[in-house]
Amino acid sequence: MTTKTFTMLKPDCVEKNLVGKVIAQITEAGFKIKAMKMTHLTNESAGGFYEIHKERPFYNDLIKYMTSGPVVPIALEKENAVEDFRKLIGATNPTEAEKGTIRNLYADSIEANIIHGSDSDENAALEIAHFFSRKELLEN
Ligand code: 3AN
Repeated sequence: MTTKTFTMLKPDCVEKNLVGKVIAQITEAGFKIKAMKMTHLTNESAGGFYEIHKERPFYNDLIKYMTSGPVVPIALEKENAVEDFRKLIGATNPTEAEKGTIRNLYADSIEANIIHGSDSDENAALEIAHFFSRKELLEN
């Protein structure tokens, strides 16, 4: 049975011109792209997406960073998608990310860490709905 996860290539990924390489690593790992776009987050959209981190000390900097340039939100499908995707991207802090993971290869810091990955099936569904309409998802 396939399940869904959500990823977003962050502003540092776009700025470093790594979009193609990172998407290739994702699809080579067996994930299928269900919906994708390039967009520039507003404060409102980034704030809604990171609502759960509102009380964290890094929240304001996180919003500032996530709105600093274009991002690429992507809905993905694979067996065991959420867990396998977290393995593929590595730990939040790139210094702790396992060798060969996307964050180990490309991320500079815990904030500018290249890529987001959903942490549960429930959050994956909410995050996909935050960025894509039903119609956009059904077309693929
Ligand atoms: P992940 O993206 O690995 O699930 P979360 O959900 O704990 O990590 O954090 C969301 C985002 O907030 C991270 N991707 C990172 O950009 C930022 N972040 C997390 N922890 C810190 C921190 N201690 N300092 C600065 N930014 C952080």
